Amino acid sequence: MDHMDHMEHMQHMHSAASFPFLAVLAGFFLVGTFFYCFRLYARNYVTSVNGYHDRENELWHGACLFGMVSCLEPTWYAFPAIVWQIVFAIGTVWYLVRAFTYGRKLPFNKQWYDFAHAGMLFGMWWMFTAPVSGVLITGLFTAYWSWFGSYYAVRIYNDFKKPHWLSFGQDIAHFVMALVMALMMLFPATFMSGGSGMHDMPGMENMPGMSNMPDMSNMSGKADTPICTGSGASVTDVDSSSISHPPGK
Ligand SMILES: [Cu+2]
Repeated sequence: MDHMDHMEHMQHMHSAASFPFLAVLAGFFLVGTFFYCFRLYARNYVTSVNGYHDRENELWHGACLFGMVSCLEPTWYAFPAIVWQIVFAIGTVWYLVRAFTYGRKLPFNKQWYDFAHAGMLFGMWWMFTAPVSGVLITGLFTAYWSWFGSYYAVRIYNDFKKPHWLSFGQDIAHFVMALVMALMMLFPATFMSGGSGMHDMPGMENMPGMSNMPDMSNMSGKADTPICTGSGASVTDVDSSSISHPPGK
C-alpha cells in the first residue's frame, strides 16, 4: 500500500475508534499492578489468608501486569522495549530454574505452576521481542493462553463458593491477562495502536487499521515488528523493509 494512502487511512480509522478500549484495558492492568504491589508488601495479611506468602510470585505477577500497561499504553511510562525484553527474559529463566530446583521443595508450590508462570513471562517477552512470527507461533501461544484462561475461569467460578477479594483479584487478573494475550495473538493490529501515542509509535506503519482481521503480514514466518513496542524502537526492529521510520526518531 502506498505510504500516504496508508497514513490517511490510519488517521481516518483513529478518529473512528472513539471508545478508548486500550486505555481501559491498560487501566485495568494498572489496578492489577497495584494489587500485586499490595500483596508483595502485606506479607502478614496475605499469609493470614492463604497460609503462605510467595514473594517471587507477587513480584513477577506485578511485573507482568505492569508490562501489559506499557504494552497497551506505551506513552504512560517512558520504558523502552529493551527494559521489558530484559525483565521478562530474566523472569522466564527464573521460573524455569525454580521449576527444577527449589520450587519443588516449596510446600505450597507445584512444579507446573512454575512452568505456567515461565510460559506467562515468556509470552510477555515474546510480545516485546517477536524474534519470529508465523501461523505456528500464533497457534501455540493462542492455545497456551486459551488453556491458561479456561483454568482461571474455573477458578473464578469456584471462588464464589468461598469468596475472598484476594482470590477473586488474582484469578480475575490471570483470566483477563490470558484473554487479552490470546486476542493480541489473533488480532495483533488491534492492539498495536498504543492509544493516543499511536502517531509516534514505531510499528504503526505495519497496521492495517483497527481491523478485526488477523494481520496477515504476521503470518509469513519471518521476523516481525513486536506487538508491544515500549516507548522507543525495539532492538528487534529487524524487518526494516516493511518499516518506514517516523521523522525525529
Ligand atoms: Cu500466576
